[in-house]
Amino acid sequence: MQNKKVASILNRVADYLEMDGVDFRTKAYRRAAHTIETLSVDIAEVAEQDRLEELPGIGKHIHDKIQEVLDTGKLQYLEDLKVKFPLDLDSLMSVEGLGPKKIKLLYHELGIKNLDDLEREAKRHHIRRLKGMGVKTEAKILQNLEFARKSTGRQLLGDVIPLANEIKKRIGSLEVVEQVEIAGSIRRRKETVGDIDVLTVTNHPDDVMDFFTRMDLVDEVIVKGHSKSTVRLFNGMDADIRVFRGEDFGSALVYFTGSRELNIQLRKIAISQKMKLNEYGVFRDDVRLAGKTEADVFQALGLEFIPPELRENTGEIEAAQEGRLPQLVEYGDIKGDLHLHTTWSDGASTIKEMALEAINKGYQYLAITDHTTLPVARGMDDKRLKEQMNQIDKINSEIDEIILLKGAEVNINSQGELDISRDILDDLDVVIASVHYDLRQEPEKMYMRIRNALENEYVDILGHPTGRKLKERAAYKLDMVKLFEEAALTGTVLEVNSQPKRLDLKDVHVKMALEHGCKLAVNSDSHNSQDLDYMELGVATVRRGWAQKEDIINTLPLKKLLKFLN
Ligand code: DGT
Ligand code: CA
Ligand code: CA
Ligand code: ZN
Repeated sequence: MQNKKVASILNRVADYLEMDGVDFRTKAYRRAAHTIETLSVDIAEVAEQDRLEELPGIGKHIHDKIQEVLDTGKLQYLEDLKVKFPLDLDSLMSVEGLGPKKIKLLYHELGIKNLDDLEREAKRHHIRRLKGMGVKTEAKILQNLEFARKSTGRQLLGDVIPLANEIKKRIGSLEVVEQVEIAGSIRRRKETVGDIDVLTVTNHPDDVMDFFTRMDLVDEVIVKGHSKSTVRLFNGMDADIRVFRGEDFGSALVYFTGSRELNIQLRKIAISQKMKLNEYGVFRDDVRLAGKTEADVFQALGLEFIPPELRENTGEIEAAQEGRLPQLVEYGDIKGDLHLHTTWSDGASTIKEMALEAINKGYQYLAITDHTTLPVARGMDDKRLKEQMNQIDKINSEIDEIILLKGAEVNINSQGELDISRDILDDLDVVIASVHYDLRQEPEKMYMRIRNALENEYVDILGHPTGRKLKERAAYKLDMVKLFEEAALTGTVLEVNSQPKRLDLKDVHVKMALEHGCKLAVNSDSHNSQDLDYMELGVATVRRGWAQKEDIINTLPLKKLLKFLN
């Protein structure tokens, strides 16, 4: 976890240096940050063995900086740079299209330090006059700014889970700690997260508070108490810890898992049955009815157990009262991944490396679906795709533990045509069709474009159906009801893309799609073998959309899957 912290500090230095126009140093810091981000061992251990300079891109200068961060938790050089540029770089950088160079220009020419300044100057049309900006850029900045505002402060679930798990592991390893759980939006697997909520049971709260507030992940202690503390972590996110007695832990978990809206409804249910519900238990006339486990609490309220992913007060409480909660698809139900990229297009791992990792995960099958023609993704044309298909045959004959399916992620052009010829598509097992460019078409045009692809007999799956990227850009304008009707009609599977930024379809769309009778595929869209783990985020998303096993085609065993695709 220190690796992430060190990398984020080096990257931030690079941002400031880029603003300062120091090209050479910037690259050195970025390179070092990248090395550390992708390092599979603990950077603190490497430093201890005095082997930092053996890592690619780490020379004497950066070595010293890393050592300073490891020793003191801070970097004076970065603090000095912050003084030199007194602006809110985090929020400005979160506006799509703004990088260090443009931010510097805006700061120097217009004194823009934060999002409010940016909005004001854009609305006064001052930005369009700057060198390299123009009317279009100004309009885009305004549009993207609104989007950035909504997402500041929240971070991607996929980025936060590893950090939360690390904290859970550390607290859990303390001898004085009897139980520890991560609650809040992380436990509900919400796509973005505001803070990390840790709950524990211990007889030695002060020891736990000492440990928690002194972790090397902590930048600043905000409150330290006997039963609750709050810290700010290195990535800018807050983490709370709360201490409970073992017999209260279930009710504490219900309360702090939330959501707020669910809590309010549960309390109403308790009151309607002359009971009282709070984080310490369920009571009637001061007699304690439940509190030790969540299951007890739900039962005392007359409810089926509600899985955390459903706790948003969108109908799950009524379903739990009537005993008709869905049998959610399980994380272990996934039998294979149907969307990933390899070194044949913009992926970093070979087909074989992907296959080996998938075998590790216990998958039965894996579809190789590299990009076609897209220049930015080094996409394949007909001829290269043919070559790859031969290569896949070859690898299949060498490996027994998994079946590789031949696929492609083809592009839907502005008119809804595909970029690979029909006879080749005919030979593929899995065809994913995706929109990758011309995202700003009028809704009606976008719908016609996608409908064309759905009606194409060779298309099995519509990839990342709305194109949204969390904290980056909104979905393209598209009538989702019409999309779901058409997908159901043509039998085209809709993807739930598990990339942390995408989660597309999102939870509420999953639910709508299922109500329209659509089938879904949960895919990792991996660009290296580690990305296969993202599948978990996609499964969380479909669970939040009430999906059952039979709704997800890649829970099917191979034979049934192939039959379905044919
Ligand atoms: P976040 O952190 O914004 O991603 O979302 P949550 O849901 O984790 O919210 P957070 O951290 O403010 O609080 C954790 C849970 O504690 C929340 O889901 C429900 C419960 N909770 C906190 N404050 C209140 C409150 O004022 N009323 C009720 N009913 N529940 C609350
Ligand atoms: Ca929270
Ligand atoms: Ca909280
Ligand atoms: Zn794609």
